[in-house]
Parts: sequence; C-alpha cells; structure tokens
Amino acid sequence: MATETGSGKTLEALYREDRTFPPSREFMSKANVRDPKIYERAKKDLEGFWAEQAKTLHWFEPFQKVLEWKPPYAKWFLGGQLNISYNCLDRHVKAGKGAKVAYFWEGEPGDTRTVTYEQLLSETQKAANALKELGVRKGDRVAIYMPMIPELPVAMLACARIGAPFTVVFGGFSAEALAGRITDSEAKVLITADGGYRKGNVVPLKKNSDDAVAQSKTIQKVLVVKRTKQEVPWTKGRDIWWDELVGVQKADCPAESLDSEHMLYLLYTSGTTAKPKGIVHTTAGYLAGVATTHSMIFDIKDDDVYWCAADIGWVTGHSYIVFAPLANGTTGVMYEGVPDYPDKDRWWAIIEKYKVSILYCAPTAIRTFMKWGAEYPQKHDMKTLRLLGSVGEPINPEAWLWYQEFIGGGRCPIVDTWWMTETGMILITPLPGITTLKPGSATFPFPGVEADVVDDDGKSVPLGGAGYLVITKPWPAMLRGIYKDEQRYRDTYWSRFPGRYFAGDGAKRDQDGYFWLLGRVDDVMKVSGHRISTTEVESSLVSHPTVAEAAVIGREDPITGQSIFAFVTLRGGNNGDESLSKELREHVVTKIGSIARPKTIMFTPELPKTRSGKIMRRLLRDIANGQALGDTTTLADATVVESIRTASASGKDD
Ligand code: 7RM
Repeated sequence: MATETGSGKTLEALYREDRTFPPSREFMSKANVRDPKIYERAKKDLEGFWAEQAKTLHWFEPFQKVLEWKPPYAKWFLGGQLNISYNCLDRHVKAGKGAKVAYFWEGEPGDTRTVTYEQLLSETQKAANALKELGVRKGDRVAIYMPMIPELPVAMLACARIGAPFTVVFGGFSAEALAGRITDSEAKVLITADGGYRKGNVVPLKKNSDDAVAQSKTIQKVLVVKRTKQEVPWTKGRDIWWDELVGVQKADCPAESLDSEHMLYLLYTSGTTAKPKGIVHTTAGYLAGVATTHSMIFDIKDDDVYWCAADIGWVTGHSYIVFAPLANGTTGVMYEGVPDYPDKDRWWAIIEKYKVSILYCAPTAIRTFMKWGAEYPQKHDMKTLRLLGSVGEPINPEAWLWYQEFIGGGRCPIVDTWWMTETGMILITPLPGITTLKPGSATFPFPGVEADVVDDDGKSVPLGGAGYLVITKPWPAMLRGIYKDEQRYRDTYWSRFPGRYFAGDGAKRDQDGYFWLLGRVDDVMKVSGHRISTTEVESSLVSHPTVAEAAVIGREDPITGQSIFAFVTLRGGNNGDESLSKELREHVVTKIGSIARPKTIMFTPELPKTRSGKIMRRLLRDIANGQALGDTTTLADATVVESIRTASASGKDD
C-alpha cells in the first residue's frame, strides 16, 4: 500500500540497509538481559512481569492489584503508596550510596559542579520546604522554566516529594508559550532562573517569565535561581531568590506517601491543533516503566557514567535524565549548553573528561557531527564508551553507521529507541545483549509491549508491509489522559482504531518482523527532534496583521530531519518581500519560540484548495520538497499551482 509518511515519501521509496550487527560475545556475556525468553515470559504474563519490576521499588504501602484496564484508561499498581523522590534519593542514601555522584554537571562557560546523592537529597528537602513555605500543597501545580542546571532536577524532585504536580517548560519556548502552559495547568508558583547560557549568550528566562506571568492569572510567587547574575526585573513581594529562601530551609522534609496513581507531572506537547496538549503522567507505573527500560536497554551497571544529552524540558530528559537514572542510582552527566561552544568538539571533550560510558542523543545531533567531520571526535579519547542510544526521529542508516564507527569506535551497540511524550517510556527498542541490530530499525517492542502495524481499516499488515503503528496492550508509563480534556484524549489516541493506542507514526515490518519507523502520518513535524505542530505555526503566522492565510509543511532536511516551510498568502493581495519574511519568522519566535522559526517562507497569491475548500497539503509538500507534482485534478483552480511554483521562496539557514 502507498501509505504516506510524514515527510511525504511513500514507504516503498525508503532506503534499506541490509547489514546486520549481532551483539558481541563480550557484550552479551555481561549484559543485564541475556535470556531471550524474557519476551515470551512477559507476553504470557504481562502483569506478573511488571509486578516483578515494580517490586524493586520502595513502597510505603504495597500495591494490591497490578492493572485495571478500562479502555482507554489504565491504572497500575492499585492500592500502593510510594514517593518518587524517596525512590530516587533517600533509598540510595540509606543504602550507603550517599557519596556516589548523581550528576557531573558542566555549564556552558566551563564551570562545573559535582552533585552526590546525599547533596541532591539535602537540596531537594530544602527546596520542598521552601515550596511549602510559599503555600504549595499536595495537588497544587508548579511551573518550571529553567536552564539545564542542577536546580532543575532538584525542583522536579522537590515537587514530587510533596505531591505537587509540576510542568516543565523548555527554556527555548517564548513567554507566550509559557503563559499558555501556566494558564492551562493553573500553576500557583513558577520556578525559573535569571538566565541560562546558550552559545555564549544569556537566555533571558526571568524577563520571559515576567512577561508570561503578566499574561496569566494564577502565579502567586516566582522563585528565581541565580545563574547568569545579570540585572533582572524584580517584583517585590512576588519574586524570591532561590538562595535566600531555599538556602535557609532545614534539610529535612519527609517524603509524602502518595497513591500509585497520584499525578506526577504534566508535559505539554504539540498535537494537530494549535493548542498543545497537557499529557498527564502518574507515579508508580511511570517510575516502574522508566526505571526498568533504562536498566535493561542501556544495560546500566553501578560504575557506568551515563549521559543523555537531551534537554530536561522534553520528555526524554524527564524520563532518562532525571527519574530513571536516579531511581537506578546511576551517575549521570548533565551539560547546559550547545555542542559547538566554544568549539565543535565540546561533547567529545565532555566524554573524555568524565569517562562517559553510555551516550544517548538524537539523530539530528549525529548528522550535525557528521557534517562537522570526524576530526572533532578523533581529537579525544572516547574508549570508555560502551553503548550508544538514539531517540527522537528515525535514524538513517548512514548516520547510524557513522555513529557506530566514529563515536562508538566500532565496538558499541546502538539502541535506537522509539517512544513518545505520551508513552512515558521507551516502547520499541533493541535489548543490547540480545538483539541483532539493523541500522535504521528500532527493532522490536520491549518485553510486555504489544505493537502492531495496521492498514486504514485497522487490519494487521503482514510482514513486509507498511501502515500505522498501534500499541495493543496497556503499559505502565502510558499517559493517563490529556489534562482537562477527556474528549481530546479519546479522539486523538483511541478512536482511529478503537481499543488500540494510535501513535500517529507510520511503520513497516520487514520479513524478520523488525519495526522500521517511518515518521509522522499527521500534521506534526519533527524538527531537530523537537515536536512541532504545523497548525500551531500556521495559527501564529495568521495572527500577524499582514497575513491572510498560511499553510505549513515539514520539508525534508538532511540535518534536522524536517525543516519548517511556510506558504503565506498576504491580505489585500499584497506581495511579500525579504523584510516581511524576516518579520514573520521572528513573529513565530515570539509566539512559540525559536525552535518553531520557519526556515523558509514562500509568498503565494493563493493556496491550492480542493473544491470543498481544504488546503491540499500533499501538493504543498511536493512543492516544498521539489518533487514532481501529484494528481492535481481535484484542485479548484489549477493555475494556483503554477503560480506557487514560480513564486520565489525566501528565507535562509540560521
Ligand atoms: C521521545 C520523543 C514523539 C515522536 C514519535 C516519532 C518520533 C521518537 C523515534 C522516533 C523514529 C525513533 N518524544 N520518534 N523516537 N521516530 N525512531 N527512535 O521524541 O513526543 O517528542 O516525539 O518522535 O514520530 O511519534 S516526542
């Protein structure tokens, strides 16, 4: 079947790499998971499998029932009581591991901090007491808008400690985007910093926070970490320096005993409308899911130095920088800045310096490093690396092979991990001691995860064919809903194929049953691994007074996977020029953030529409990708296409 992928390619057109890589004898002999029977076992007894995993956590009250599945709602580990911050901190300190390093932190300018489990526990207790002093109670929401500094995990853990659900907003989002998330979550307190470092510049987080708080009604207090030390605007009575409040608290704040299904956090993510969805994650299932996958997929050992190079503002950072590694008592690396500051070998210098053994990053980063050249990693001794991971978008076999050779020195397995904000944990992935790898394939569902590839009618597609990816059984870290929007939860994930979770991704299984992810099948783009909705960008463009209509397309991009291509029709039949193009691009940055800045804007007198008035996205995608035009017979006005094709696109690379 000619299912279309997000990038507009038909599945048949996709490249296939035929080489396979079985695990080395050496890796296999020491791997955390060595017995392939784990798949069978989990399939036969899903609940037993997960109960066994959950029992490794610390419970204040044991759970009575593993799973209650009333589609589309699941509850896991019912009747149990626990606390995530206790599991991530107290447990290890009590076991005598307080002096173990939790994070080797490195700021972009080169300053460093080493944070042990003991110190992280002490800081977390102080921060939790500070939040209480600010009036935060169990169930109250807290918004967090911070750079990648140790106070960020501390803030998250402090919230978890007192049962206050938090919502982290990525520091690259604009004030307006932050305001929308504060409003939807009705957060009472905002935790931020004066600024953060990025590419040698200061990101004005406090200034953005002030603008956001002015646009929202719920924030009562703003807690500000001093990071960059520049002058910041200050509102007396509302704003408090972290040092002055957290610094004076007692380092003693017992962890609340929370129900398994207590809300841990909300994380906003782009869907197919202009309004981001507040994805709800809860406590026990989430922690069991992320801790288990982290240990089995990354093969975590006590002496590993693990570096997930994502930003904590995204789900990858929540699950695999903060909660899973800490629950597993892992030593991690946390880095504040960009990979090319001061030079293009920063990551490799960090790996050498901290003797990193596991690196987890996104294909877009790998392709950027490929472009910069192998001489940068080659300047450094990276022999400590033993396993590599990839996440965020399909990894093309060429990038996979480069990653394996030039970063992994040919000896490291690569785990290509497929998952989403909504899934909370990795769902499709190799197990590095078992799985024979195929470059470009995320391989198989994790033990206990049941996935299928189905056609438009929901029928399973035989091996060799492509279709839509669905998950057919509940898993512990799955989302529990969209905050305050039950209908949207049902419509988005559960109505396309009733009873099954619709991921929104295209997938293919080859003759050996390997899963190959093929990109989004909806109006969600993945730009440098960041999830951005075409509709969200369109609606920010049309909010500009000169714009009549806009259509946004993800255009294939060799480095960022997709890039944002906007077709714009101006009011009053006006023509656009370079300066307006620039203005519109900055307008989108103000509305959403720099990650959503269109790379290209094409002014066009009209947008091609069907007779019923629907914008013909497929056609625009073909134009944006410079491909031969598809069938245009359903076009209301065929001349529109010609005029678009001859219109000049403007915009440039940043
Ligand atoms: C973790 C994350 C989710 C979307 C998802 C996919 C794409 C993620 C892979 C991947 C192919 C992968 N969460 N995606 N991982 N595609 N191979 N290994 O990225 O919510 O931001 O995005 O990302 O399209 O639907 S997310």
